[in-house]
Amino acid sequence: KILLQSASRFQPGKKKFLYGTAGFRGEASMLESTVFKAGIMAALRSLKTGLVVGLMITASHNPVSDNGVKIADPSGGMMTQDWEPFADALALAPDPDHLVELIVQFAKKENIPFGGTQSAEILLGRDTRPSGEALLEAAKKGIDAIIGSVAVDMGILTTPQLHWMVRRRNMEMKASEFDYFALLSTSYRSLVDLIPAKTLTGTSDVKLTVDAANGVGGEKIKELSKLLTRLEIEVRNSGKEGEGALNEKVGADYVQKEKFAPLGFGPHDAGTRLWIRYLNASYMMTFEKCASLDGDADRLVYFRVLPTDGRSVDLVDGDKILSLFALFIKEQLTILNKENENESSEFPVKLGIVQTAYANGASTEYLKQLGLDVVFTPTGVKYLHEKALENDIGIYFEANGHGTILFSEAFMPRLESKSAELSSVTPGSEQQKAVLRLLAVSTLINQAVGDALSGLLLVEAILQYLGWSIERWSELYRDLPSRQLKVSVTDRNAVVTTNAETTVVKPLGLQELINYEMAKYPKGRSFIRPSGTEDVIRVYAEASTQEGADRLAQAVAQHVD
Ligand code: 16G
Ligand code: ZN
Repeated sequence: KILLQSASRFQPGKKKFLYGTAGFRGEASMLESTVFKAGIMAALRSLKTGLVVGLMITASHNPVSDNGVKIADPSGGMMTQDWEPFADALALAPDPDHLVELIVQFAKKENIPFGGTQSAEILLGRDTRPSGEALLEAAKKGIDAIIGSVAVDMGILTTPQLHWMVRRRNMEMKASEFDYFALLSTSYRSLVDLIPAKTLTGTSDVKLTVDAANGVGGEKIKELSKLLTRLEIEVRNSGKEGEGALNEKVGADYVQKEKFAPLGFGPHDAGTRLWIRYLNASYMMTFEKCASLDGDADRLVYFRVLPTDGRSVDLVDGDKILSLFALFIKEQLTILNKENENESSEFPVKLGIVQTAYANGASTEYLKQLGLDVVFTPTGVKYLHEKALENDIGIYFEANGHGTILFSEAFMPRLESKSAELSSVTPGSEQQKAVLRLLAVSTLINQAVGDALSGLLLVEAILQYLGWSIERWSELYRDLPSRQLKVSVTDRNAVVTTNAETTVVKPLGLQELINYEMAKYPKGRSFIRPSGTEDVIRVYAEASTQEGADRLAQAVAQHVD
């Protein structure tokens, strides 16, 4: 009855929303009833699992007029895919009576202890969008409509912070925002303290300029940086009044897709080059290292403003962050397994890499050269995350800068006992340090979901460990030129793909045309896929030259049209 009453207050709008790759998303003013229903979903999910669930109000890198809602499962990851059809059905329910009927049916089918003694707890978070407050209220109403469920408003957060809190709560660990900042900063500190003295570059702080997309990451990274040593962060586009609009020509999505510096950055950020003579060797030093977060701080890319025009950038994308992480982890595993006189036992570790078809071909080649096992999944965090979990240590990244490192539940106790063994057998040994580094990575990196803040600290710690500038990092491999286009279509679901989105199965014959175009260009590779967030078909192409990539993308787009 309560449900019916409150449902009547949230009449569905005309626009139909579906629970896509990243939850429900759209124009904020149309979303109220959908967010109300998401509140119901979250409460049911918590009742069903008996664990804490999260609900986040954000539209990530979309314009400020949009908003969205997504649910974090008890693991801290994305809501289980099994429930997506139910989410869609709720969203499409035409009136309160149908809605209540759907819920009762679903609760029966899923054995949800509805109206019983079981209680549910849902953590709520939102980004800085002005529409967030009202939508959060709608979510609360949805939660309140399910008896036994409690909503806990965690305030304004980055998306990864909320996911982290959910994960930690269910692990029965401290999970406040303060705990988050404390854990990240102490883990970073441990990694920096483990840097071999010979690579430590002087005593001065490392500098980094961060574009926070005028989003929630701006204030959060300022707070975090107060707790850091050896890293000085300047934040631009922090979201303060007068600094510009959320995600407008700023942020990780813009920088990665356009390959231009965000607003607020220019020629003055291209840096100075100095030749320093030291012990008969010449060192080139550059002082320019920039990073961009997206609007809810779950994506991270690095870049360098090029001195040529002060606007173009040398992009260091998710693939290169992945490569840096993979290189570092692999090195620690090699150190750990190196033979030494204090013969500690062999420590086999399954390290696996997960990418999507958007990964630059050069990155995949580089990772394979390192001897790593690389697999592909369709676009969307939930797919990559699931695949990465199949390893002891799994690293996944999308080229757009979303990714993380996962340490499996079975592996963590092994790593901890190895650490205990080494600290008694060979304290202070290189092996012991390698284990301590891996342990610090496991607490620094947000294992619930990709997190720009924790990712950024890991990048900085590794660069210091290696003694690398952003240029040196960028030179790991050279990206193949690529081009992305989108084609508006009436029904994006007319395109069906397989093989991690690299092969079109519907419409028939289209893949043959794409193959024919690809064959025309050296290193030509192209694929199309329906977007999960917009009514478009996306086209990706890469080739040995920019002109080739552009022409290939154009040709393929024409076949789609
Ligand atoms: C969402 C996904 C992201 C994916 C993007 C693709 C999550 C949390 N986010 O932002 O992983 O890269 O969608 O968008 O899953 P598209 O389907 O419109 O190309
Ligand atoms: Zn995002």
